[in-house]
Amino acid sequence: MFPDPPAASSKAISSFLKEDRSFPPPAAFQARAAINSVSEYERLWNYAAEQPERFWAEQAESLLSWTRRWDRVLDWQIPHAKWFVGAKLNVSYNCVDRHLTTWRKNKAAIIWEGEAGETRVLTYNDLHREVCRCANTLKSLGIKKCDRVTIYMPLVPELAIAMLACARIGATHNVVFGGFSAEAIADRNNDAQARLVITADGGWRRGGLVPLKQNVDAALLKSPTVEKVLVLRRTGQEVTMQEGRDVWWHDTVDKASLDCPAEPLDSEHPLFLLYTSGSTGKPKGILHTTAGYLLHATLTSKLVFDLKDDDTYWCTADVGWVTGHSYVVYGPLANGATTLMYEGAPNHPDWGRFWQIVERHRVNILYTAPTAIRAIARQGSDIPARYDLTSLRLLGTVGEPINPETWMWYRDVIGGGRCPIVDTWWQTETGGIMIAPLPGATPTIPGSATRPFFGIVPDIVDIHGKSVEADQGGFLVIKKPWPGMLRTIWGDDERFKTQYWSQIPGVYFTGDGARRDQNGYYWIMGRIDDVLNVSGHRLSTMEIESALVSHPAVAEAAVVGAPHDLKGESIHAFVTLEASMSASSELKSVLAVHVVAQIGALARPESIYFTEALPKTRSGKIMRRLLRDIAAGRESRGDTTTLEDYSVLAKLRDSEET
Ligand code: 7RM
Repeated sequence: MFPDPPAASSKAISSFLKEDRSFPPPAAFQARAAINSVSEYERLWNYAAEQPERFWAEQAESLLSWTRRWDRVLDWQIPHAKWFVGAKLNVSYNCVDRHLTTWRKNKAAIIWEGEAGETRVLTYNDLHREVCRCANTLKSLGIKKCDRVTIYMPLVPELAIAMLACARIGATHNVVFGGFSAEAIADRNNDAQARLVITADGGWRRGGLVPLKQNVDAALLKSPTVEKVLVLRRTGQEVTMQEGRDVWWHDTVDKASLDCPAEPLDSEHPLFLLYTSGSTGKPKGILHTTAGYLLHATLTSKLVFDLKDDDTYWCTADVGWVTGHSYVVYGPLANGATTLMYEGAPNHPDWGRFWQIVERHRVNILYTAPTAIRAIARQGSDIPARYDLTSLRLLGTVGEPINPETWMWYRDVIGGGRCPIVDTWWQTETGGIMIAPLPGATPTIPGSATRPFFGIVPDIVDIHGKSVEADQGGFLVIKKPWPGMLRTIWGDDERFKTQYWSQIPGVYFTGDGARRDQNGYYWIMGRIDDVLNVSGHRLSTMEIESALVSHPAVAEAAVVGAPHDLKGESIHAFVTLEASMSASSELKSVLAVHVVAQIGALARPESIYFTEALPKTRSGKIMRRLLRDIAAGRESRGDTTTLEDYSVLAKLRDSEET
C-alpha cells in the first residue's frame, strides 16, 4: 500500500513558547475527586508502570463483568498484543444489562437533544429493550458473529443502539461519519467487506436535510458485499427503498423480540473498525477489540472525567469519530453514567447553542474540541454570558493542541474560573486517553496535556530512539503495550507494522512531536508531518499558530511551510480574525512583528492570508496538507474525503493573498 512518509529529520524540534501560569485543582473539586493528590497519582502510576499486568488485572476485575476469567493478562509479541487471553465478556452487557440489576435501571443512560430542540431520554432499561430488538433484527437480516456492519447515521440514540446491538451479537461495526460522501462510504464498505449498512432516510444539519439514504444508495452501486440496508425514519424525507434489500427500522426493530441474550465473546473479538485517513493513500481501518478497549475506555472515563453518578456528562463529539465511540458511548455507559448526545451544529440557530444546552440540561462535565471553543470565543464572551453555566464542574478538550489563550478563555468565561480543565491527548489508534490531568490531583498548565495516564509509558526520543533531554522537542512514542491499543490495520498488517512500529524499533510511534518539561509535563507540538524546516531549524507549526492566536485580533491560525530556495521552507500563515476585526495590510505587519516578538525572527511569516474559514475535518483538525498545496500553488493531492466543508478550499483558492 502507501506507507505514510517517514519522519524526516533527525534534528530536534525547537521550542520557544513559555508558559508560567499553573492551576492546582480547586479545593471543592479535590474534596470529592476519586484521585485527589499528586502523590496518589504518582503512587498508582509507578505501580502500573512496574506491574502493568497486575494493575490492569485488578482494574479489569473491579470495573467489568466477565463470563469467563482470563488465563493470561497479556500476550505481547511485539507489535501484536492480546489482552486478557482466554476470557469472555460482552461489551453490550457491560454497558447496559449489568446496570439493570442495580438502582440505575431507571437512570437516564442517554439524554438526547435534536437540532430543532426536541429531546428524548432513554433509561438503561429503555436502552436495553432497544438494543435487544435491534440485535434480533440484525440476526434476522442474516448478520452473524464477525460480520462487518457499516453504520451511517445522524447523531440520534439509534446510532448508539446500533453499535451496542452489533457488540451484543459479535458483529464488528464500522461507523462512517454522517457527513461523508457516497465515495467514502463505498471505500469503507469495500475495505471492511461489510454485509449490512444501517442508515437513516436523512439527517438535520443547520436546518437543512442531509440525504443519508441517497448517499448509501449511490455507495451501494460500488459496494458489492452489502446485502441489506436497515433504514431509520428520522426526517421523513422521501427515499427509494429497494425491494429485497432495504428494510425500515420501524417495520423490523420496533416489532422484534425483546429476548436477546448477550453473546459471550473472546477478549480479542473484533469490536469495531474505524477508518482514519493517513496523510497520503487510502483510509486505514483501525481495529479495536473487546476487553482491552472497553477497560481502557471505562477506566479513563471514570478517572479523567471523575464521573459521579449524579453527573450529566456531555461530550460534543460526533460518534463517527473515535472520541464519540470511547467517550459518548462505551466509556460513559460502562460506568453507568448519563451521557448527553446533541444532534446538530454548535452554531444552530446561533452561537449560543452549546450554552443553551448546558443550561437546559444542567450539564456538569463538558468535553469538546479546541476548534469549537475558538469558533465560539471568536463571537465574543457576551454570548455565553447570557446563560447559566454554574452547573459545570469540569471541562475537557481533545483533538488538537489548545493554545493557552483559548484555554484561559475556556477556563474563565465558560468555567467561571471554578472548573479544572482536562486537556486529553490520544488518538484513534490508542483507543482511549493516554496523556491528561486527573482533575482532582494534577495541577494544570494552559497548553499542556500534563502527565500520562496509569499504565501509559510515553517518551520523547530522537530519530535513533534515544530519549532527549527535558524541554527538547522530539518524537512522542509509547514504550509499553496498553489495553486499548489498536490491534492492526484491517487487512494490512504490513502497513500496521511499518506505520507504527518501524520508524523507531521497539516502541509505538505516534506521529506527533512533543516535548517534556522539567516537571515531566508533556507539551504536544502537533503532527511530525507538519513540522517546518526553516534554515535548518525545525519549528512546530503549533507554536507559531499559538503566537498568532495570542494577538487579540486573531481567532484562529494555521501555519504551513512552502518550498523556498534559500531557507528550505518559508512560513505561510492562514489567519481567521475575531468577528469584530477587519483585514488590512497594516494588520499583517502587526501580526508578523507579534510573531517575531513571541518566538524570534526565524518564525517571521513570509505571507499571511486572511480567511473566513480554515479547511478542517469534522472532528476539527485543520487539514494543513491542503493549505500546503495552496501555499505552494499546487493542486490538492491525496484524500480529501474527510474535509468537512468543501467550499472552504475553493474560497481559499479564490482569496488571493491580501
Ligand atoms: C482523539 C483524537 C489524533 C491526533 C493526535 C494529535 C491530535 C489529539 C490532542 C492532540 C494536542 C491534544 N483522535 N491531538 N488530542 N494534540 N493535544 N489534547 O483526536 O485520531 O482523530 O487524532 O490528534 O496530533 O495524534 S484522532
